[in-house]
Amino acid sequence: MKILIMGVDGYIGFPLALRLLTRGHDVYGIDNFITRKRVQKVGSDSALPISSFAFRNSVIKKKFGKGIGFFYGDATNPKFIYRVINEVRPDAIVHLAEQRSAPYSMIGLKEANETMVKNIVSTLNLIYAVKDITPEAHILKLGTMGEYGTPNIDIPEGFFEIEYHGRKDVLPFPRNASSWYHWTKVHDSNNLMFANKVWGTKVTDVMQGVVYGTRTEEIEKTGLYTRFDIDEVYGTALNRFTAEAIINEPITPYGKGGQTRGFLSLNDSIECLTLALENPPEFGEYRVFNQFDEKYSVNQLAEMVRDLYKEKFGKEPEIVHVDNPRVEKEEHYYNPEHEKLKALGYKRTKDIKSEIYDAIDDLNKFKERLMNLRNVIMPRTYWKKSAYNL
Ligand code: USQ
Repeated sequence: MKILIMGVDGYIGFPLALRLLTRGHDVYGIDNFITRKRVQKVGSDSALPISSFAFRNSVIKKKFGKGIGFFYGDATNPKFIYRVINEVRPDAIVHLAEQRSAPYSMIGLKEANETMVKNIVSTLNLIYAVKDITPEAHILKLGTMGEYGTPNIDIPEGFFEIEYHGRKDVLPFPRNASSWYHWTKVHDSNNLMFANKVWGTKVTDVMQGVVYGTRTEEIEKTGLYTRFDIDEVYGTALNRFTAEAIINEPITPYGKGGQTRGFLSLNDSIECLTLALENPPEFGEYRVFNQFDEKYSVNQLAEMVRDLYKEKFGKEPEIVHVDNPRVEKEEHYYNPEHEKLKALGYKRTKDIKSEIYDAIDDLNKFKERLMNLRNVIMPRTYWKKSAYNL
């Protein structure tokens, strides 16, 4: 297949490109390297060193015999998206080119607006370009498990049957997000559902959990790392905990630490996206996958990292519950369904402890680099303090 990855320079986009090349697909990518810039703006950098995209692509060409057909540009520019879709005529487009940090979206009005506009507009551009140029193409869109929030009932995959005043219907499950970022994904889901209703656009809307880890099969073979963020804005829970242990900083569950989420390794995330691409929906179909492997509370993850680090280095990292910068439930019921990807053949490749072990190994090689990021670890972005910084 011809597959276009929007956001090909990112944590998931880059290893996904490597996997799809290995699977024999023709891979194209767009990026404007904005994540690199936004991470710098919050005073941080990727904890694992990554070279320029041009250099990475030249190495890929040598190792895989072919590279990624790359287009530099902004997904919020409709002319750019139309030009690329017209030139590539992809069978599938994976949309990962959105501002992906909940804390970034909560810094203040400027960042909230930026996240809202960039995310929603990029998806609308893609919807229209597909409708006008390649109406049979499959849009694989990265949403988030955070769209559902943490309701006190089980979470289905997108839709559920409901009875109200004696009548029944199958309706979208209510969304209840907890940051501007997570709400943008809800708005994208609504827009994709509507495009599907009007034009029959083929959509897989992936409700992905929190991704962790440093490796995929191709990263191990080529040594080409993907970015890895550990700062309070762009770093996510388990990746941060692993890095915190390496640099002898306390592991930081926020608040009571009973916040429970679906988690999945980077390799499994890539595997699931590949499965969705290679088993596309029919024309006229809008489907939702809940994409995660296991659910854990942040306390469970903190304890796992502490114990594994101790097993390896003989020294026990400290766990410190810091004041929760977010507004979220710290103890709650959480039981999302996730059967559809398993039905397509998804099986976990490595257990979470082995992934954490590998991440400890990889990060330990760059301890000095991680030490330089020590002052961007503790939370500074508080949901309640979000304001317009003139
Ligand atoms: N948390 C801690 N300590 C930390 C960092 C986070 O306890 O040092 C807690 C948070 O309070 C939250 C949970 O861990 O309850 C998850 O936070 P996170 O920063 O790991 O992930 P989140 O903000 O939810 O966002 C990340 C990605 C986002 C993706 C989402 C999937 O940045 O792009 O959509 O995970 S999900 O969480 O399922 O919505």
